[in-house]
Amino acid sequence: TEYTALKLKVKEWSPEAQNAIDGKIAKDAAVYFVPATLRPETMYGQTCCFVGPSIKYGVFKASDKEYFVCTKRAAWNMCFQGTFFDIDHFPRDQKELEPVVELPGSAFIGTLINAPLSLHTEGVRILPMETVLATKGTGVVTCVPSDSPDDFATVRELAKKAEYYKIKKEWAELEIIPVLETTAYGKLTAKHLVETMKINSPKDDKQLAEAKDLAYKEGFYNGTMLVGEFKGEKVQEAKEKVRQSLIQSGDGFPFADPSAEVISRSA
Ligand code: ZZB
Repeated sequence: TEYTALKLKVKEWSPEAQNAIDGKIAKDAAVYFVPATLRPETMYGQTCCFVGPSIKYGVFKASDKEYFVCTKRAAWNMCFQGTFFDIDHFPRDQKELEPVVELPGSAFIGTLINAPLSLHTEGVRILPMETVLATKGTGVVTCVPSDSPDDFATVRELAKKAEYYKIKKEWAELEIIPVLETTAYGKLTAKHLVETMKINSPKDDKQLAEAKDLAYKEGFYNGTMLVGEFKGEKVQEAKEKVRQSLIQSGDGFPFADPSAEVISRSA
C-alpha cells in the first residue's frame, strides 16, 4: 500500500512525554508524529491525531535535527525507503534501530502538534483511539472527522466521555469543517453515514468498515474540493496534486507498507 506520510510537528509535549524526553533530544531539534494516510486531499480537515493508548511508540532519529514518532515496525520500513538519511548509523538489523525514547501511546495524549494544511492552524492534540492497529501504516492515524467514519465515531465518543478518557473535552470538539462535497452524502460524508447507518460506537467495526468503503468510493468518484489550493476541482484530480504539494513542501513523504499489503491480500 502506498501511503502519504505526513509530518505533524510537536509544539508542546504532554507532561509525561516531556519528562521522558528531557535531556535526550536537542532543544533545537524538531519532533514529528507521522501518520500514514490514503487520503491526502482531506488533510485540510484534520482536527486531532490518534495513537493507540497501549501501543508502544519510539522516537526515532530521522536526520541531524529531526525525529519521528511511530512504531518500530514503521521506522524499520522507512530505513529501506530513503526516509532516514543518518547513513552513518544505518541499522543492519532491527536491534540496531534504537529509539531515543520509547513510550506507550497513552503518554503522548494531550501533546499539541501542528498539522500541515489543517484549517485548525492553532494546532491539534494527540488523542487516544482504541482501534488503531499496531501492524498497519505507522501506528499513528491523523483524524479527519468530516470524511472518515471511524474518526467521526471516535471524536464523538471522546467528547462524550472526556473524563473517562482523561482528556479535555474541547480537544475532541474542534469544529468539523467541510473539505469536500459528494453527490450522495453532502458536505460532511462521515457524519452523514454514521448518523444514517445508526453507528453508535467506534467499536461497531462491521458497520464502520462498510461506511468506510462507501465514503472512499463516493469521495473519490463523486467528490469535489471545497477548500484549499484545488478548491472546485474533482477529488480524482486533486488527490495526487495535494500529495505532490505536501511532498514538495517537505510536509510529507511517500511511505509504503509492504507487509500490510501481504496481510490484506491474503485476508
Ligand atoms: C486520514 C483519512 C481521512 C483516512 C479520511 C481515511 C479517510 P485502509 O483504508 O483500511 O487501508 N489508518 C492508517 N493506519 C492505521 C492504523 N494503524 N490503524 C487504524 N487505522 C489506520 O486504511 C487507510 C486509512 O486508515 C488511513 O487513511 C488512515 O485514515 C487509517 F477521510 O487517513 B486515513 C473513508 C476513509 N476516509
